[in-house]
Amino acid sequence: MGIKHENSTVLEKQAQKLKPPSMYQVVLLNDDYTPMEFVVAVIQEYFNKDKETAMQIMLKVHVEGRGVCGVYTKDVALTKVELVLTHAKHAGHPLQCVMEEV
Ligand code: NFA
Repeated sequence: MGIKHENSTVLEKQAQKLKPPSMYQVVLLNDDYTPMEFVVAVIQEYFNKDKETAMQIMLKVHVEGRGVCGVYTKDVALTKVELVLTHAKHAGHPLQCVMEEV
């Protein structure tokens, strides 16, 4: 497809010079008030984890202060942070969620 030029086509050359997207981890932060069950439900619903994995991540956050829930492109990570913060605020919990470039 495209014009052949020294073994690669024009479209292949465009693909070759594309950089992979920057990736961002979405991190939950511990607090003293958000119920553990709420955090487990958030991790299951927004980060597509099963209940056992969600429990492990929640306990890591509880013990270590923070835990990675997933790694995503910038727009997806930002959307997840916004959805989690909005859900927690509406439920009256102080749960905090941040994104960090990997
Ligand atoms: N530390 C909270 C509690 O004891 C639970 C929690 C875990 C909160 C992970 C936020 C994140 N109820």
